[in-house]
Amino acid sequence: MNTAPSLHSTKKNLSRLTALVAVSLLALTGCTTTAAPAEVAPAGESVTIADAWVKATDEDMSAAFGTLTNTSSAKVTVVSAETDAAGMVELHETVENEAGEMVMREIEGGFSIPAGGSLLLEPGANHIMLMGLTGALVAGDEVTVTLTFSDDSTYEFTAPVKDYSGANENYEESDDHEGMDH
Ligand SMILES: [Cu+2]
Repeated sequence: MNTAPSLHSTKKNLSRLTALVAVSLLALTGCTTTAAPAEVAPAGESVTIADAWVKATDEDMSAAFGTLTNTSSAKVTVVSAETDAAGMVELHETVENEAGEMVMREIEGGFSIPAGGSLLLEPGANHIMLMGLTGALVAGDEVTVTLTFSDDSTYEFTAPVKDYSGANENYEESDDHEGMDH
């Protein structure tokens, strides 16, 4: 028989007892400080995006950009994204390969946003890659993107489509995408 569970519950009872004693001591000293429990809100309720936009294109791929800000006291991680505008969405980073070229690839572990910090998604750096576009993206259109976090919570935002002439080279010359199996 495994004795671990009983050991565990003994520990639990002990810590509950300790907590009770601590509470009693507080009552005795008349301390009125109520320490709020450090409850962490779902990531989806702690994150906002500013200056979101999607690159206009009549080709197969585009990307979404903006500044993600995490207002909570814990790190949050975006693990996936989806939109009706694309058949496949990936979280990409841009790195220098061995040949010294900047190429983009799926980021391992998703986008981490530090507690109280921000993450910039911009051309030539981290971005939300939209592949298999369901139609042309014309400036003035709006694209709704849903982010999913590591705690399974979600955050939905709507981004305007904008004309942008930069970063084309990165997309077209990326071996990552040419070799990608859609
Ligand atoms: Cu990409």
